[in-house]
Order: sequence, then structure tokens, then C-alpha cells
Amino acid sequence: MKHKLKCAILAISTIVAVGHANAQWTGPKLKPVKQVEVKYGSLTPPNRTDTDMESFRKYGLGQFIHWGIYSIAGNEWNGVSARSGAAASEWIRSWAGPTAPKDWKNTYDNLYKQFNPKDFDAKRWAKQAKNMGAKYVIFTTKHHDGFALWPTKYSEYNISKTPYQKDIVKQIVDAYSAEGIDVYLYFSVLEWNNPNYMGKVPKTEAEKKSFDQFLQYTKNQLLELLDNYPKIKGFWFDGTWDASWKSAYEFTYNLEKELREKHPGLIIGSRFRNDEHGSRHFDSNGNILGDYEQGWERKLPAEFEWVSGNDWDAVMTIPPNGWGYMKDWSGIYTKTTADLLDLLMHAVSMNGNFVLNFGPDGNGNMHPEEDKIAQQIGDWLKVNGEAVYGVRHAAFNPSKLGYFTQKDTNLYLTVFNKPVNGIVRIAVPKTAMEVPGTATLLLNNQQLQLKQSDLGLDLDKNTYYDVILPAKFQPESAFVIKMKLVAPKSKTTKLMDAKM
Ligand code: H79
Repeated sequence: MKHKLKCAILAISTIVAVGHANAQWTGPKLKPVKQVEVKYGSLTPPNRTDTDMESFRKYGLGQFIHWGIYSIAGNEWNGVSARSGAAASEWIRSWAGPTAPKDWKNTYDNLYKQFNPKDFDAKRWAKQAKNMGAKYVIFTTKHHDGFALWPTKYSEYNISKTPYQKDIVKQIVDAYSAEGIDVYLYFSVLEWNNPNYMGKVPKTEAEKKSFDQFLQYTKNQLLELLDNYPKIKGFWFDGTWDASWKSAYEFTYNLEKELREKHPGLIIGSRFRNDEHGSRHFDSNGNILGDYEQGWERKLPAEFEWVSGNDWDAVMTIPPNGWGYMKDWSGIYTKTTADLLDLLMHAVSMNGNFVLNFGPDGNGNMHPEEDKIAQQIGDWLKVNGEAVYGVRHAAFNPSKLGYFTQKDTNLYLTVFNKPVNGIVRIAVPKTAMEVPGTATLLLNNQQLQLKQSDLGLDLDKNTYYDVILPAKFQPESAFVIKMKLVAPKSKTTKLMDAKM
């Protein structure tokens, strides 16, 4: 609660002009009115145009995997749910209060001695991801508990000390790369049980010495990851919000530089580091830090303007807030495939990638519901993927029926709300230079009737294109109407604009 308040105050103080209706949730990025000197701003230009970043822009769908020691617990221990005591399943180490097992942290910190995922098969996961239609994966190398899923030289708390022993990160990188899926590594900077880590700004000489060691350790691990897994495309950083890390802006600036020099094309999001004034994600002048915005965690921009032209991804859980394995999905709302497809289309229609999280169990199996969802998303994308991959935001008025996406002269409308009259009406500004010329149903390539309708509303700036759905069309899921954009046939007739 304290942190949330701090966050809200920070947000208000850095944004000079507020007042958007949705400002309490999130909102458009308003550039600060006053520009200040920023020495430790972004090392890369916004909207990089190199091939790596072009690939990022085309992914559409990604897979997130949260796997670690917490997966053994599955958000419960000895039959007692951690729901009332831990923030999320991957946070189970912080379980406290009356429901927490006795000596819980100690139990947790020794759980790695049991980590032996007998069913783990990276190739099986990679095949599933491929079949689902994911074009990139973000894999947890180390979460807030500090446990490393690769045999790092820089900490004893790693996979080589478990009964399993083998390098998990390597298997993931190899298996997913072999399927043509780009690999990004999730890396939490903060560590709950590292004696050299602290949340506050180090003050005393002893604290400074400790934290310097922690910084060096982080640098060593990141360079090690690049050395070990040169095939990776980028990092997805987390746990970078504490005052200690924020105060190390010079170190993190130089570290980012070093990572980029070592691995040309590397993609790093906006969550890695802040500028010298403490501004995170965006520097004090409102410019994005890093290559893509990482602010959309379990939420999406309501309007396209909110993303301010930046590249971005949205990472999403299926349960309300649980990234690591949650054994028990009962009694909570878990997003359906239809919900997830809606969120996917929402994201891509605003130039973002949608990254769906999976939390496999301690044996290396996905949750059975995740298996089903992956299959259903894959089935849907095999038919409708054209509206998802490599598309951009379409500059048409948002539709209440679904989401527009565009690729060259192809316009796609993914319809989630089928109109009862079977007429999919598309509003197009009368001044538009490109308008729908033909319409087909992506489902079966059936040509659909398309006609222009002027409603004759006073001062209406739009004309309307009506796509007529076949009378017997009863789709079971969202469907895509693909339209060819052409030059408008003629100027629309101006019947009678009232002069008032
Ligand atoms: O790995 C998953 C979560 O465990 C992790 N990110 C995803 C991908 C995550 N860790 N923490 N959180 C998500 C949310 C934490 C928010 C807060 Fe704070 C941290 C509230 C208080 C401290 C950041 C800093 C937001 C407010 C202050």
C-alpha cells in the first residue's frame, strides 16, 4: 500500500498536466512542459529500424514462462492456500501472517534441494508455443527469490545445486530457437535473500560496499547470460524500482552500454534503468528509456494515443494475478480463450505485442487449462493469424464491434461483437483517401457484400461501409473480415447540411 501511494505521488509529480478521465488508472503520456538536462537518458533512438527491432514489431503474440522454485509450491503448502498471505504465486516466499507455515522462509530457501522436474522437456514446450502461434518467448532466468535457472558462476543458489542439475536456460534457448521462436530472458534485479542487496539507498561505507558488490554481481550475471546464450534477442527486466537501484543510474547506464556493445541488436525494455533524476520508463523529458515500453503489465492502453508511438508489449496472466504455477484455479476468474483473443487483438491493434504467461508446475508440466488455452489460441490463429502478425494500427475510427489492424492495403476487422442485424458497419471519414473496396471472411475466404451508406446525419464527418454477413453465419468465436483498401469511388453527396 505504501509503495502504491509512493508510485501514485511520483506519477502525479512527474506529469505536469493531468485530468484525463482515466488518469487514476493510467493514461496518455503527457510530455513534461519543462525540459531539463538529461545525461543518462536512452542509449538508443525511439522506434529503432534495424532488423531485430522490426522483428519485435511483427511478433504479435509471445509466451511468458514463469518457472522456478515457487513452482514446486503451486501457491499452497501442505494443502493450505497462500492466496490470503502472498501477493502472487511466484511471491510465495513472502507469505506471512497467521496462515503462513511455521518457519516458511527457511522452508522455501531449502526447496531447491527438491527441484527435480522429471517431466521437463523444453522441446515439448517449444512445440506447444509454436503451435499456439507465439513468435517469441520470455523466460524467467531468475525471479525475486534470486534462484538462477542457469549454472551461474556468481551465486551458489542455482540449478546446478538441485537434484536436477542440468542447465534449464540453455535447453529453453536451444529448443525455442530451433522452432524459430525468438528468446528473451526475464531477469529480476532485486533479490530478497541476497545479503548485499538492499532496497534503500546505501548510506554507510559498509552498505555502499555491499551494494557495490551486488551491482558487480548483477553485471557479471548479465554478461554471463550473453556469453552463455548468444542466440537470445533481448532481456525483459523486472524488480528495478527500489531506491538503491535507482541511485545507481551511472552504473546502470554504463552496464546497458556494455550489454549492447557485446550483443549488437540486443533489445532492452524501459524497465531496466532510470535517468539521474530518478525517472523510470521515461526520462525526465518524457522520452522512452530503452527500446520498448514495459509499463503494460496486466493492463492495456484504453486508447491508441496512450502509447505515444512507442513500441510496447503487454504481459498478461490467465488467473487474476499469478505468474508462477497455481495449482488451484477454482474460486477465481481465469481468463477464457475468448477473453485472451480479445486482449491480443486489443494489443496488436495498438501496435503492441501480447505476451501470455504460462506457469508450469514443479515437474515441468503446464497447467492442464493452459494446455487447452494454448491449443485453442493456436487453432484460432491458424485461421486468423493474417490479422495478427506483422500488422500495424489502422487509422480508422475505433469500432465497437472489434479491432482494426492493417497490413499494406489490407484492412482487417476482428469482430468480437456480432451485430444482431448482421451488418458490420464501418465508419470512414469522408476525407479518407483509402476506403474498403472488397470484403471477405477470413474463415473461408467467402466474398461478402459491401455497400456504402450515408446516414445523412447533420454535420457527420463520416461515411459508412456496410459489410453484410451471410444470413446463416453463426460463428463460435471472433471472426475476421478482410478488406482491400482502395481509393474512394466518388465524393459522397452532400444532401442538405443545415445552417444553424
Ligand atoms: O514476474 C511477475 C511479477 O512477480 C512481477 N512482474 C511480473 C512480470 C512483479 N513484481 N512485483 N510486481 C510485479 C508488482 C509490484 C508492484 C510493486 Fe511497487 C512493487 C508495488 C510495490 C513494490 C513498483 C514499485 C510499483 C510500485 C512501487
